[in-house]
Amino acid sequence: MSNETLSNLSREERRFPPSEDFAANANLKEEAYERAANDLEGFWAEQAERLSWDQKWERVLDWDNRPFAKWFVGGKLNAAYNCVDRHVEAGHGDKVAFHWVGEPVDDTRTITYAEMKDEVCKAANALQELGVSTGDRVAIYMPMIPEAVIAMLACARIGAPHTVVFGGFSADALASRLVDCNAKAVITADGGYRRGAPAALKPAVDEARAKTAAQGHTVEKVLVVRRTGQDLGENGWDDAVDVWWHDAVDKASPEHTCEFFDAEHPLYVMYTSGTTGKPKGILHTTGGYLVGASYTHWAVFDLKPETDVYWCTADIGWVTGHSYIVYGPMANGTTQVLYEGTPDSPERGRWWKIIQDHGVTTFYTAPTAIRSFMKQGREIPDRFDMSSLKLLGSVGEPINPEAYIWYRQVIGGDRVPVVDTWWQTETGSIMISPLPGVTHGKPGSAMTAIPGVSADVVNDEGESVPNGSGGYLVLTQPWPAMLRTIWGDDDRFKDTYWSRFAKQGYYFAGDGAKKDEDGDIWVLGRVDDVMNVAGHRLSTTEIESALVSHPKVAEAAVVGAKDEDTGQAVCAFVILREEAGDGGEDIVAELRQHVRKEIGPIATPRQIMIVAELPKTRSGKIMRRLLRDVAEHREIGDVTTLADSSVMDLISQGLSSGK
Ligand code: 6R9
Repeated sequence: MSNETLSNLSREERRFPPSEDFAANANLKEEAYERAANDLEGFWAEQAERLSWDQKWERVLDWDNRPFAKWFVGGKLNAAYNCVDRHVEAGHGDKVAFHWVGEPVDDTRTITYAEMKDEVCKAANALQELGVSTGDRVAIYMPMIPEAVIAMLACARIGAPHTVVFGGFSADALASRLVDCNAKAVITADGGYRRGAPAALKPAVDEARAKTAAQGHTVEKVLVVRRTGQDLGENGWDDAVDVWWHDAVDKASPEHTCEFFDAEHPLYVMYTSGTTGKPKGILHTTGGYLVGASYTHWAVFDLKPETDVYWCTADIGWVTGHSYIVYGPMANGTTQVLYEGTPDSPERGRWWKIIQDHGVTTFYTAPTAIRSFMKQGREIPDRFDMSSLKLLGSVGEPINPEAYIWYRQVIGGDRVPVVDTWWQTETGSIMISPLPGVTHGKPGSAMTAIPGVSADVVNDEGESVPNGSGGYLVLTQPWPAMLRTIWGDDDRFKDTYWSRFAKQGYYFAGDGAKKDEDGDIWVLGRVDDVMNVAGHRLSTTEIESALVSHPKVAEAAVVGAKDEDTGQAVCAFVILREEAGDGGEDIVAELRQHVRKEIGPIATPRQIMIVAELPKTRSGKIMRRLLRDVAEHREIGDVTTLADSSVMDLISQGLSSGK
């Protein structure tokens, strides 16, 4: 990567040390880095003590059969017991587990840990009654209601691995996952609320069931929560298969003696939408995963379980919802906000009102959300009292320095640490992040691997690059929450993650990154998002950051399009801020000049298109593949994983009408 390009982002000179008070009271101090480096297994064994084990492990790590790791070998535990029962047994039954906020205003529920325990036990009994046993797979396709969490923990309690499929996914996507992991049962709801209206779920389950039946697969039972009360349609109920939650679960006993499972017992399968090919079912197991999720939640969010009110806005259909709503926070006995709806329904200040109403201390969201709030202007959040906040987190994609600063200043009142957390479905828990009480945060950098994790940036040969250079992000040591395999496909597991740097035995994350002059890590995005323009490697993120730093720009997506002269050329899609109107006649020239100035002539976009929306997946990642199709004048590819499939039509129309 050219040094000119590399140095651009690290020209960022703003630094944000923690306040003295925060640093003095932090859960993890600087010495933890050294302690973990000197005795990795000892460090993780120490972290494992935060859980309750029925039988202690004999060996911390078995890495003999690489890349198939076993952690806490011989240990036995139950994930659900760790997330609910033990808090009740310790006298914290009255503590609030969830302040649940439904999308319809005033539709709220408060649920204590004791109530969670009863509900999880009832659901576990009901599932067993329906014929689900240890080892069976159960799909969960639900809105963000407490029953979704209860369903996950009920599965964990009986040792039936769950696979949560995001409620916004289509019947097709659900069907392919049901078949891939051979799910015996589905837990769903009639529907959920989205932007003020009920959105059906059950009909998609029926459709998916029909599709899988055609492939010889049988879903034996479908357990249905009544959430919206909407009509299920003429053929919308099959007595042989469908069972109402309120019939099966509400009547079940709240007494359930749990079995303790091997630390390596499968906990869940989470499908990730790879750019091509069929989705990969990432397998996580029980002991190591729970250790990783609970330790990182405690360390990175500086959890103070007595006083914190924590809110992660992710959907439980994504790994972030698994690790940082269900397993990490609940293993730690955290009080949380759980919100069903979208950020702007019924009004744009909805999130900030929730923070104000519940005194949220710790808030974890994605850069894409932050940028869309930036676009609306600070007047909206400024109307709310968010002084309860003490820490902000970001996850999902690189956060541009401008978005980081806005987040810190406008949402965090310029006083709270921001943690930019890098991790993946595969890693199970946060890997690279500032420690809020130690690190002097740099806007745009995820900084360094947390204690217990070893990351590096390497070149094509797998050699560590010097500071100031870029390459591939790798994890050089195993960690407890690492994926164990791809469900049913050990070869693909080895091939995807472990073959690239097989000689060194490194885990290849698929992301490009660079080390700045201090050795801090800047994640540049997927390797396939890195462009090569006239022999210079340019990061989409870097150019996007430059564009977003222009006062008229709200959001930008950059792709590399084939170019006869330069191999690839930079094409940018830009959404303007509302107050910028249409940007003025010379907006394109102005933005090209701006990028030229910020990064250098090599990065100047060949083409800038002003658009109203960008195509995003439901987890908020920009689908650059589709934008590349536009930029290369191809027919637009598969749009089924878009949150809003009409966006591509809008973009194409806007371009052909010359806007
Ligand atoms: C947790 C989650 C993983 C990919 C990952 C990377 C990107 C996530 C990031 C980040 C830069 C961060 N990513 N966090 N890039 N900075 N803080 O998002 O999991 O959906 O599997 O996505 O997301 O490209 O490889 P997942």
